[in-house]
Amino acid sequence: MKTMTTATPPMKLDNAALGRLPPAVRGPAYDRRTTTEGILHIGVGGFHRAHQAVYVDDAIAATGDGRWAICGVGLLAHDSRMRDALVPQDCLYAMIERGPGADPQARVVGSLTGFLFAPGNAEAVLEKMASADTHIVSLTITEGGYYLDPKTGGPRLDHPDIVRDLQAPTQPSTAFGYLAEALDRRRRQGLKPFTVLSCDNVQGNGDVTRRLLLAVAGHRDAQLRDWIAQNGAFPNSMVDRITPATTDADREAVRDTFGIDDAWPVVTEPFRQWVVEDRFCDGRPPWDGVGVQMTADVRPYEMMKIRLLNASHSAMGYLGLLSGFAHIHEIMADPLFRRFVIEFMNEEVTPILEEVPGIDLGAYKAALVDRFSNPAIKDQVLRICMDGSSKIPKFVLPTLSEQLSRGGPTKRLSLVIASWCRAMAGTDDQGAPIAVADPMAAQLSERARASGRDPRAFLAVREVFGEDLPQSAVFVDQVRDALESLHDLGARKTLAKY
Ligand code: CS2
Repeated sequence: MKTMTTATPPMKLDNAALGRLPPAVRGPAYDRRTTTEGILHIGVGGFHRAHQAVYVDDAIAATGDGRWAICGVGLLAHDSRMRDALVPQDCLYAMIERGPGADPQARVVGSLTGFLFAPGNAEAVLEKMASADTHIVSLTITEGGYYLDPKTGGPRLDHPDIVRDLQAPTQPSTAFGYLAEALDRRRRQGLKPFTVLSCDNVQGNGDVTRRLLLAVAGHRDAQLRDWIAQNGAFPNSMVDRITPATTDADREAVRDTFGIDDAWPVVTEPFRQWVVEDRFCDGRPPWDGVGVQMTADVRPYEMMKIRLLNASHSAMGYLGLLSGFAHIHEIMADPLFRRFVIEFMNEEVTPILEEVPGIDLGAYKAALVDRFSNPAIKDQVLRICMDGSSKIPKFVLPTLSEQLSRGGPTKRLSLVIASWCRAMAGTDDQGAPIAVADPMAAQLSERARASGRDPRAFLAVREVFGEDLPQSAVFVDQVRDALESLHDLGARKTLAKY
């Protein structure tokens, strides 16, 4: 890896810097001043900036169609940090791709041209969403942002956040409150609805978004609901790019290696994939030519990705955390773990997957093992383990339910649940404290501790496990056996046994 040795101080990133980026850094191949913001994106984190924003950057560069720049929106209090980092640098940022054994590649992404921080500023966000220039509102609001009820598969309209938005519809706080109010304004102004494009790891993410939004809109006004149902569009999409949380070491590396002073760069792997249903009601960027796979039915791709990649992450994550690992590639370097992940995918997940058009599943899984093993991105185990209360029901439990109903193998899947329970109890196999971030952490930890060696108190958390799974004696027995083994032997020795 080459290091900048010049005495010049690192370059602050902003529009003025674009004309004189260091030679190793690629900049946007178009004039940002000629673009308009046709996309409003809620949830500007690392993933959006390493994924959708890059495809948009490529599409504008390839075609010169500048109608698709992105205005980011932050809905959560902590999004003020992203605003404070991005706005002073004209929303430019460096994206660093790190592959195993290769020099990192740097690129400054130009497609994000604005950022609105919503708390205290709802009107500006709503006006922007309601403007005729906005054609797409896209979302990365995390799995938990969809308020799904595992009991019914429908939206949790009784969730306090949703209730608040239903009571004060013109001062929303959730993505769905914003969408409903903005769409109502568009309807009244005689505009088309924008397409709502979900980019989260939720099976049927577009369908789920539609269901929840129609429920919220219907609560306000049946006419609004019908208008959205008839005229709106909610394509499903499968998104993929492993993007760790940015660390101070990453910021330093961007400064030292590339000579750029970026308050919040994003570090990611070379691989990226996006499969999107081609159903947009108000136009879309020319994505076809830049590697986005536009398709009629995204279901098999989503299922493959969420059940293999995301579920394997959860599988490695909790067992790895108990064994004291901090990074995913370190877990994969341990032969016992590596074998477990491969068998987890082959024996317990693959049998329930459908045929995926154009994909060789064997090659796909081999590529996953390589991606998980990439030492250059240093993906954090704690990032993977956070928010299990909304990830596990989407990544792992559907496979468990399907396998149980067909009498298929579930031993490894059950071990993953046991390892989550064991980790939420708060200490690893050496007795060191572990703190997993989760909105339900307090309740889950309390239940995990109460469970001890018997998982029933933990499995009784209905918001996570629903009604049916905890009734399965096979499942409960397998989780109990796994939990006992984790207590007696620890995670590594348990894996040796499996
Ligand atoms: C991860 C995902 O958060 C998680 O648990 O599995 O963030 C994963 O890295 C991405 O979905 C990769 O596309």
